[in-house]
Amino acid sequence: MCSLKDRIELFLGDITTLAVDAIVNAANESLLGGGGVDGAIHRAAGPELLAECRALGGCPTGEARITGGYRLPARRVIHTVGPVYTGSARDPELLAACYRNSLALATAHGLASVAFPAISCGVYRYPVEEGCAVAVEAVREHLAGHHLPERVLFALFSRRHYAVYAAALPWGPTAVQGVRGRRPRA
Ligand code: AR6
Repeated sequence: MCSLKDRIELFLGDITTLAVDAIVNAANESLLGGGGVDGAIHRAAGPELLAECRALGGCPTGEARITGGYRLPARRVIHTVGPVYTGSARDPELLAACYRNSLALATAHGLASVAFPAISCGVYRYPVEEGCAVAVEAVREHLAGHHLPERVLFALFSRRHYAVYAAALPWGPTAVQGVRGRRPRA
């Protein structure tokens, strides 16, 4: 098996353009769509995604659910609900649970490649440095104990967020290139 560092990649851009086995959605507890990456995923996947989400009946913060990817290049969507940042000790526990539960679903469904956005680091106001540390730790822990997913991509939508992740992965991970889609914000 590849070493841990070969299994984590960085991508700057729109997660909805990635042709991976699953992209992770930073959803809310209703699972009925919203703004940010959630809105982008629903727009790109089409109305069939919302119909499948309706049938799920919501998702508590920290848990995860899996659906089809419909019109996305990704085969599946893993929906997870990050915490709204409050500064309490519960925030990192819930955020880590999002990553752990999403990865557990990916493993259970035999998925080889999974892309994560910076869950909670937008509308939910989690400081990206702190959110990144939680994400990297949870992913490293999961990969150390499981063959699947083989690859985890962190998809960052701004250069600032990308720089924070690049600094947290000191070995200089592979930067995913050549994916079609809209240009990332500067
Ligand atoms: N690709 C990759 N990353 C993205 C994209 C994209 N297309 N669009 C935004 N981001 P947010 P949250 C980044 O607000 O903080 C929704 O309304 C964004 O720059 O999408 O978990 C839900 O329905 C940020 O770094 O999610 C919930 O109500 C990261 O994705 C609420 O927002 C997460 O930002 C969830 O808030």
